[in-house]
Amino acid sequence: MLEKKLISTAQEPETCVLIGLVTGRESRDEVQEHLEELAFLATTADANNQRTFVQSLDRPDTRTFVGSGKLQEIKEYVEEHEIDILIFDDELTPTQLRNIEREIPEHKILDRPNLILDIFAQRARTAHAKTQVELAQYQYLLPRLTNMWTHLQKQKGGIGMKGPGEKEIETDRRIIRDRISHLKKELKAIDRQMATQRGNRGALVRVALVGYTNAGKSTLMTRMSKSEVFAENKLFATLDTTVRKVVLHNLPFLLSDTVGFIRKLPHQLIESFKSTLDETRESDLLLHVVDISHPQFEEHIAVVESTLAEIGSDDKPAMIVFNKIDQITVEPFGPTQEDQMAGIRERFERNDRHVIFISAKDKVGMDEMREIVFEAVKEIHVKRYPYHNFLY
Ligand SMILES: Nc1nc2c(ncn2[C@@H]2O[C@H](COP(=O)(O)OP(=O)(O)O)[C@@H](O)[C@H]2O)c(=O)[nH]1
Ligand SMILES: [Mg+2]
Repeated sequence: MLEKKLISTAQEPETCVLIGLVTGRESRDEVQEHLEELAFLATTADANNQRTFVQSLDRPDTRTFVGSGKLQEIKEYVEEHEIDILIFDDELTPTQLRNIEREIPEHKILDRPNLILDIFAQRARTAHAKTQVELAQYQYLLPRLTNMWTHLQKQKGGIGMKGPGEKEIETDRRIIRDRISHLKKELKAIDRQMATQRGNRGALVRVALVGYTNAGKSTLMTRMSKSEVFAENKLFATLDTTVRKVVLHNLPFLLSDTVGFIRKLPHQLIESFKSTLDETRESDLLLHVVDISHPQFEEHIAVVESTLAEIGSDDKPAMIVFNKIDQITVEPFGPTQEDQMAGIRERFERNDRHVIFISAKDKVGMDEMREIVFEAVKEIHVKRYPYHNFLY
């Protein structure tokens, strides 16, 4: 019986419904966009979205996140349509999770952080990334484990239950505690090793690509370094850091591409991805890549900036690279593409911050971008090594 269930969930994609709240802080449109992003995350995790539920409340219900009437409505729907998973757009407190599980016991309950953790688990390739993700998963899980949860999730398997490398995550509290302390030790050793590796890279100026997930960082990395870096129209295609040496006018520097940011990135991930994020923290210059064709690119910029602040990298020299200009939409009678770009330049350019427009896909604006990056790298290099000559 149990085996059959596990096999069938592994074969067909699981079905889900998405649930969001419009509170005083956000407009309905913004919440709609957030839910579209949640749907994209669900697709990335291989879940099939069937319906979205939105409720307006001043603040989340401390007991069940949505109000009890709404929860009944959702319950009826998921039971009638045999939905596998309910995904909430916000982090649920352990109490909310427990109450919702009690109310809707036969279905899996996930929240945004849990879904993101699941995607990270699917996408971790190296031993380093796997260790980081597994630690974050267990730290998220530990305060939420209940007997009911353990029983139900284990039986259902699938999304929310996958550890790195497709193995099932552990649900025994005592084993999880041991595992957490073991993983922490393992990460410490890896962190030391990575720090040494970074230290051995020598005196080259280090430039890091940062940005919201799916902005085009890896595509730009491929363009700048002329060697393939994995890019895909999915969220979090890249978890591991890639570092390439790039030479512009005889001046070599290191360019790194790493994990992208997203709204409500689980803080457990930020903690355990410390050494991955160290790549950003220890760089000399940030290229903040933005998907200008995304309706919410300004919110994306704000999320990236606040995440950078969280990891202590908000005071670094940076430039904003607006990517995907090939996809800027021009409304009939609306401002032209040039006018839109001029407006954005005016808003985001500062004395100490360049604004660049490119299409990494169509290779538009790349020469100008290379020149601006070259000048910035040269300036850092000259400041650091005033007696060191380079043939520019
Ligand atoms: N239209 C368009 N798509 C792009 C451009 N640059 C990247 N993409 C696409 O955007 C998606 C995400 O790119 P990727 O480099 O993986 O983004 P990352 O998550 O920031 O590393 C991929 O499907 C790319 O092909 C661009 O300039 N224009
Ligand atoms: Mg990438």
